[in-house]
Amino acid sequence: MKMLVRLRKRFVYLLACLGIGLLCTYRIYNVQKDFPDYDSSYLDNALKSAKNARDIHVVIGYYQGNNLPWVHNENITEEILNQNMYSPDPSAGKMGEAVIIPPFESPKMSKLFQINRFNLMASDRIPLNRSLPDVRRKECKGRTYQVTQLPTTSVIIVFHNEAWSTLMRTVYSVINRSPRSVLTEIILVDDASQRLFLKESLEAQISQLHVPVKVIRTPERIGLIQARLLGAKQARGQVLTFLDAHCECTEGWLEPLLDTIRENRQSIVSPVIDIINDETFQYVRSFELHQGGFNWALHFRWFSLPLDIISQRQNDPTQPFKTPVIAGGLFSIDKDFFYKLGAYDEQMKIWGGENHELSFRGWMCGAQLLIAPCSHVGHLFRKSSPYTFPGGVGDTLNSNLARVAMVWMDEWKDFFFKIHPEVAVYAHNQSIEDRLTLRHKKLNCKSFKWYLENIWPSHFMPFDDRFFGKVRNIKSQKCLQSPQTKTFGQPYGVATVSDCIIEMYSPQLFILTPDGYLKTDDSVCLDAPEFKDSVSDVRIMACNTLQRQRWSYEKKTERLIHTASGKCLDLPSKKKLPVSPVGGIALELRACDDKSKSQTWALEDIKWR
Ligand code: UD2
Ligand code: MN
Repeated sequence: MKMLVRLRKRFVYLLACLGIGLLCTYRIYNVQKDFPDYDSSYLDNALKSAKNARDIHVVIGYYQGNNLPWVHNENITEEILNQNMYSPDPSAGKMGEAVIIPPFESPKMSKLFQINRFNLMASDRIPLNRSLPDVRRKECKGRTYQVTQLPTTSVIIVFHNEAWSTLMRTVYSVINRSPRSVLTEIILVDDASQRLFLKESLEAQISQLHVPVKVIRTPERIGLIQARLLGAKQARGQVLTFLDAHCECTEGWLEPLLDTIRENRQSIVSPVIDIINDETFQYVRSFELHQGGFNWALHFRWFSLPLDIISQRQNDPTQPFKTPVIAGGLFSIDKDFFYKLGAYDEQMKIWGGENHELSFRGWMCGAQLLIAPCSHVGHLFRKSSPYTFPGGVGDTLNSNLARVAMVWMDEWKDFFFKIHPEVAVYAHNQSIEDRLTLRHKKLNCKSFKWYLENIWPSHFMPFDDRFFGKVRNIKSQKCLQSPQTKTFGQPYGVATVSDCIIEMYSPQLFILTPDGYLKTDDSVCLDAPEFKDSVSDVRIMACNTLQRQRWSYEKKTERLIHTASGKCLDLPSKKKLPVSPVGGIALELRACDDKSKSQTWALEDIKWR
């Protein structure tokens, strides 16, 4: 089913595709548009925002290949592609402000937008050394680091056909905001770009800089994973710091990363990744207290930090916190440790999945993956991908994900392949012996079970300690279903029952955790926010560990009882209008009644391994 959602009228071409793209990678929750100076009420704020978890919204980035039906590339000539149109206006975008292109220039702006899938015209107006707000919380600004004690670092930036202005702004922001003594060099790895302005003129420009910057060029397109490996090989700093080619580092970004590695050489540490808006280049501070995870499709997702971790952090909010997975583009790692840990899987292609691979491997084989809240780096998030994927976008990503699952996920690979048979086909013909040897013989890594249990206890995968399967209403013989329509990529809305679908159909698959949360994919939970009303609707909302999301299943009576109210999950008394085109019936919470058949439910186990 293809469903196109028009995001902005101004950019007619800018449509996010919720159905066909599949490769959704980024979601940033609760984007804050201003830069509040955090004070001691930050815990309050965090708790408040967790309670308002239904406000969670804003999708950044659906990854699609080229040749989308609404993309009109035909007017973009080679001449335009190869032109460097950087022409700065000294005040444009200062302090991270938005750049608004006047209406008379919009046709040209729209056309140029296609090249990199961001507003190139806006970018080309912003000086390479534009100022940015200091978005760090107060406690971070007050912290000092012994720079002489910090390890040195090489910053590695890989790129393929990046715009001149975004690439060079990344380089300038690194140079301008890093202590010179720890910044050994910047290594640019050109992954077979075709643009002429990325050739000699790039070399001429970087030779002017007062930090050694070198360019390595790959003879053919090798993808970001191999390109990073090439850069790493040449690095002379003690720590490797990877950045995407469209980042902007803010004041004090580097010290917390290096300090974390100084304290523990086995750390892999990311900054908080803020947002550079793809339409205006405004620098937008993103929510700090989020950790990375993945959904049933193994797509990267941000989730709120569990409340108990937020509370523990009260004493020192500058401390790095654990993340089960890193976003992948921006991180530091000790160089020797990087190789000891097995660098990257060299058989992973072009783009995607390498962040899961590194994260699973890291945690399971002795590293710790952290986010340093005092380090803020902006990244330009796009809604689609500008470049071609040799071999096709689906093949590339699916093959990478299949490798990740086969090497690292133990019995959860069965679950992943069952629920995503389109990826399972890539499990054949993968040679993974080397990676298995690395895991079991060289590094003696722990199991994926250990990882889920210890590193990501709030996960929503099937597990030994919980029910996994369909929740069938006995009277109607229909199955509990989470909304198929997604609001900004997030399943959200009214909980319904619909005709049971026999296969592994994710909207009808739930887990019931030992502590009583009925969860499904993307960490959404059965919820009854208005449970105090005598009869209330039941919803599917982002899991938030609040009481109102807890349920217990009474085997004897087959009822699903809402813990906070003692009421029962029920069909509506009067026939409600179907809530979706597929004809789901909206559920209600009503007083429990022994004689009511509509309150009886069967938990039907599904074999997932
Ligand atoms: C995210 C990561 C990215 C990478 C990717 C999964 C962040 C902010 N970004 O996607 O670093 O982990 O997930 O693989 O965490 N590039 C090449 N050759 C290629 C393709 C890309 O050099 O064949 C470069 C590209 O120019 C860019 C970097 O690799 O500098 C990452 O690519 P992206 O920006 O398209 O990835 P992104 O941010 O969507
Ligand atoms: Mn990127």
